[in-house]
Amino acid sequence: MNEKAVLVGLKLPQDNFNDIQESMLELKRLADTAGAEVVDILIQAKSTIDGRFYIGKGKIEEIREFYADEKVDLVVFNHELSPAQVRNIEKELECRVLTRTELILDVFAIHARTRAAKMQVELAQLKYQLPRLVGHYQNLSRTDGGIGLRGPGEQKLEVDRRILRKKIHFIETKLIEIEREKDTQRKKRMGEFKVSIIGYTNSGKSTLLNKISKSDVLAEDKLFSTLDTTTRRVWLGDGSIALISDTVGFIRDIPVGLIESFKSTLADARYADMLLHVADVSDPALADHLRSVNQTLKEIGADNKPALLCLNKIDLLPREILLDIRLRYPGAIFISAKEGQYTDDLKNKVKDMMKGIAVIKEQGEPEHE
Ligand SMILES: Nc1nc2c(ncn2[C@@H]2O[C@H](COP(=O)(O)OP(=O)(O)OP(=O)(O)O)[C@@H](O)[C@H]2O)c(=O)[nH]1
Ligand SMILES: [Mg+2]
Repeated sequence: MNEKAVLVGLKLPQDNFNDIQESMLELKRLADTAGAEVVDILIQAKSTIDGRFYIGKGKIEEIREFYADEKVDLVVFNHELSPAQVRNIEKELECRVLTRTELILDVFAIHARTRAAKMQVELAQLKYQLPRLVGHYQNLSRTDGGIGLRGPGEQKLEVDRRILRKKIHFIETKLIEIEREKDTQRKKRMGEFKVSIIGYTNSGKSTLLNKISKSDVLAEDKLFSTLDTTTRRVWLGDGSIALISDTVGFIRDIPVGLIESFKSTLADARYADMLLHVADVSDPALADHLRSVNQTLKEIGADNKPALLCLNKIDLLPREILLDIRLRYPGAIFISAKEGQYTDDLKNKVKDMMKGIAVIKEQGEPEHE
């Protein structure tokens, strides 16, 4: 049975309504991916944040009355809440309250497959919980998991801070070991040309890698399907070969702890010779997505790489609209990874860029690591 969820956002005077709407739609996609049934999306416009309930007390009462008969399991806030706010709201509504970050962590927990990914998710969950170790409103604790309670970090709310810190330390040590193994692998690949596919979640990165390498990386219409890095050796033609990697997607307002925990996965981009920045051209929030990705690239120190912007999913847009977007992004290549449209042109373009970058490297330009 899907858990019923109400999504809540706050619009402050300085916020742009369109941005809030996009962000709430994204929250809905995250909730869908986590397996919730979203029954309502509410945005309250208010001049300030309420200290006790984040949104207005009146709005909370409205929600309680409206859902008096139809039981709601979860209320997800599109914001960070203080532990006290979480408790106050849970007490009023008698249902679990989650933040956007917790929902993202839950989606990560569902999709983590390898040992490294699981540990990175657990680390992020533990680090998120540590300063908030007060627990959810106790009458609501479930024993069977549920959204926000799944994954390796579940049920950790009861353990005390000391155990939590010990655990964080243990995982960090293990991750350093994994990082060392990765370093050895990287050294083996030192002479090869490395391309990293990066971009917003669900933009089609895995689909693109599958198409150009004829492989079978999991690609699906969910947020954060990919959490690990997959690398394929791709023949670009004329004897040129590149190692192309597909990795974890980015999202706006990415939780700080998540970048920190996924540092080693995200760092793959830092070791690349060039980046393929994939974005969904059909998404109305395209410009926003590009901005978020560039911001994250900066945060992980990979913003100075040669990059090719790949605007994907052109099959979803009518020609006239595409023409308009083309004018706005003159340096980009327009493709459909799914249909294989212009993916050969993309390979050629990578090959050309590769030649230029190889020349710079030979001339002794300092490595950008
Ligand atoms: N119409 C259309 N759909 C596409 C195209 N490329 C990818 N998709 C779809 O978009 C969805 C996401 O694709 P993925 O390749 O999983 O995207 P991703 O960037 O790897 O996503 P994460 O790993 O979740 O960050 C899937 O349902 C794909 O089938 C395209 O060119 N056209
Ligand atoms: Mg993927």
